[in-house]
Amino acid sequence: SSTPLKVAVTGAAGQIGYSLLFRLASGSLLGDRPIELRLLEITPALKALEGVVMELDDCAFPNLAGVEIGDDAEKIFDGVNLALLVGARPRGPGMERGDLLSANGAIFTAQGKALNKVAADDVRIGVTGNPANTNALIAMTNAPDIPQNRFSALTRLDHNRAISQLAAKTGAAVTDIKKMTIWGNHSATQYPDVFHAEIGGKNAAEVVNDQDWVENTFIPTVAKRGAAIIEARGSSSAASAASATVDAARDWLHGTPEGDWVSMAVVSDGSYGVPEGLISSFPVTTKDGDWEIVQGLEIDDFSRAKIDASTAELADERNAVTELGLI
Ligand code: NAX
Repeated sequence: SSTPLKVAVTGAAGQIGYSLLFRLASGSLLGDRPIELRLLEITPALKALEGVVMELDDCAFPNLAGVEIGDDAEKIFDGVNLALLVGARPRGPGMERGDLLSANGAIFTAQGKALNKVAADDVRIGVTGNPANTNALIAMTNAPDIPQNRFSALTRLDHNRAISQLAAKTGAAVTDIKKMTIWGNHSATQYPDVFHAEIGGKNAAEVVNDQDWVENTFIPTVAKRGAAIIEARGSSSAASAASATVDAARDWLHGTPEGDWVSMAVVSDGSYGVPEGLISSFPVTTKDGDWEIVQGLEIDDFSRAKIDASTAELADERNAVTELGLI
């Protein structure tokens, strides 16, 4: 189709935005199909955002059909087909968890309501801003007219990190690794699962054959990678988060390849004992803009305990935002 896809990005003047916008505009999401960018920021960041738009102009991207910026969600989200909610309030000094949840609650209730009012009928909404799963839950709950399966939170960065760690351990190419799964919350409790993954068609856990590495190196390395990046780089992951945001949106819109799946945090229907209504990461396949949770995987005691721990944390977050009146 040559009609531009209208894609909103929030927090567009931030670190992730600085990488994401150029990936979107250069065709990583849509190839040759034109894209129109709708960029939302808070008022004090609009000037910086104008500078980023100057740079977008200077790239002379052939398929960038237009860029609009602003601080009014209802204007920016008007008619959007895809909304990438990246902007969020980071934890400041002395901020308690409740403060963080209320600050983000204010953002995601307002954005959920605005999307509900003005987004296109076919809108898909991907949440990158943290706490991503619970922010997605807040937006979803505040957008009652948008089907719940149009919301997802980003665990694709964790998924990609897990593939990369497994490739490094085994000497396999990243393209040989299939069926990786991140379960649960995008947080340190997440569970990257090698037991259902495959390397060159063989079971990954059997290829690795090192339970100690899985438990004491692989899982913590993936789960704490964000902190390791901050430690090394002095700021949080940005280019990799942007790349994962593009990967997730592209696969959602265009489908997963035969014989593989991806990790997406989506609303639970109770599959695998994950409490209904939580936005939790699952193995999913996608087709024509819709996702389906992969069914029938056998979950052993080790995996069960890990999934339960992460979904218990999500249930706690849901309780906290319910008490704050955000959902
Ligand atoms: P930055 O602080 O660089 O940028 C965030 C931007 O959001 C700022 O420009 C800010 O003005 C804007 N913003 C704040 N409130 C807004 C609102 N109501 N409407 C529109 N814009 C608003 O953060 P950055 O490094 O870009 O990270 C963005 C978010 O992604 C953070 O919440 C971060 O924790 C989260 N991440 C999520 C990841 C994931 O895998 N799900 C990984 C990377 C990243 O940590």
